[in-house]
Amino acid sequence: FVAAMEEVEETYIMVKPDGVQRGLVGEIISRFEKKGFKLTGLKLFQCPKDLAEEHYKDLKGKSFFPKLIDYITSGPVVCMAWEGIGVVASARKVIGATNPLNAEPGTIRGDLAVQTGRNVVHGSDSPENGKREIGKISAFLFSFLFSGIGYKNFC
Ligand code: FUP
Repeated sequence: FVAAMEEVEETYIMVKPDGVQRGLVGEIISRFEKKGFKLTGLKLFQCPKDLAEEHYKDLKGKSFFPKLIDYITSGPVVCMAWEGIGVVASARKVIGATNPLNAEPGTIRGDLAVQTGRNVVHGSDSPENGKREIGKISAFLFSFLFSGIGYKNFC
């Protein structure tokens, strides 16, 4: 009985500025599409500093925090909501380890990145954080652009 594993979840995936600049948006979307997950929202936008700080609030005390915020706000990101059974944990497997040098070949970071501070993509680490991150970005985009990141998030 694996009911707990079969929950339909939503996760927040973000192509970071280096991924956008390097032209990896299509490659990254393609990996999640081929896996079988459903894209339910997408927007290209420049993340303001306060939203970046909110997004990474759990890392606020870390020495790398200021650099992380500079990096995330350095250029446009592609923010996405993806839906599917077990999508949160599975997307993190598709993404690979935080340090790309430790990420397995076949993962996005294992195949496409070298540095932790340039690891091309973000994926939520829990269903709760998935909801929180999509909610925060959608609320920001709605207030700013009068639309969320997808049909599910339209008010
Ligand atoms: P992940 O969930 O794999 O994105 O990793 P974390 O949430 O632990 O870290 C978020 C981001 O902080 C990473 F993508 C890159 C940055 N980071 C560093 O720059 N240095 C570190 O030692 C750890 C994380």
